[in-house]
Amino acid sequence: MASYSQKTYAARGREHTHPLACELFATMERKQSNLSLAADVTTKAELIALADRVGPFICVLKTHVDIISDFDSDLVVQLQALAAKHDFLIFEDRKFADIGNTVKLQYGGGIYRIADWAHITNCHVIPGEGIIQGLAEVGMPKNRGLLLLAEMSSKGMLATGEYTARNVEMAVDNPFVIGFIGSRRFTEARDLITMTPGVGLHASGDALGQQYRTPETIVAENGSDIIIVGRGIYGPGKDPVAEAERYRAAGWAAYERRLQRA
Ligand code: BMP
Repeated sequence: MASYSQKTYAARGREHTHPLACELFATMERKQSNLSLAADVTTKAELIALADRVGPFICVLKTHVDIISDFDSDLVVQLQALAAKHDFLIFEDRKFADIGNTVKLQYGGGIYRIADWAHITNCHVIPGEGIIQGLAEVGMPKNRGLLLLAEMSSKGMLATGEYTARNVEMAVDNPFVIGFIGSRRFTEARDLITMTPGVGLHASGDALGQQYRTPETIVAENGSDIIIVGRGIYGPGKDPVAEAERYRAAGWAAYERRLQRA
């Protein structure tokens, strides 16, 4: 059987059993984009302005709402309006890491009420499978999807070997899980989507351990599905619109090369 990474996003969207994954693949195909913007800005106005400018080029807006100094519920209303206007999904990069009972409270409640607006969120499986079960109890009825952090992009990260393999086993077994954060395609057991941070066309890293690889390496060679790009798009001196279009084109070209190799 051909690898899922050799099929088109459109075909994978038609065949997927999770409605959110179907929606994501369909969005990618419609917009010819496998680009996610990591919008790590720290005020509401900056986040809204950046999402509005870059929105046309992305399939997923990745947020860290807990870095927004003036967060309020109106930000969520505005992000949802931008998601509808520009046709993208919202991924809150919360990286839950506690026992099932606690993450249920963190995901569904608190100030942020993440499950009410984020199509996708993610977690570390360090506490064991209960974390997935807890998040699924809140997210499944709302048709949300979960990514497991099977690997990280930073220097010296500890998610390797047996730990990564256990992530893959847990993901295959749980229908709430739609994929991974990691650097490559991990399994053919079912169609799990890989999203990869640490992507840059120019820089090799930052002063705090971030490491960058190119869209070509990540998508064409490693079989990952979505590139996550932050400072490469909105960093100092950059034109976010021009850079977003450049990364969208690079990510899509790498995907087309991967299909040609199939
Ligand atoms: P940048 O492209 O500016 O380095 O941003 C990367 C983004 O991806 C950040 O929001 C970070 O939190 C996230 N991220 C990462 O860099 N590596 C990981 O392994 C997992 C992440 O979520």
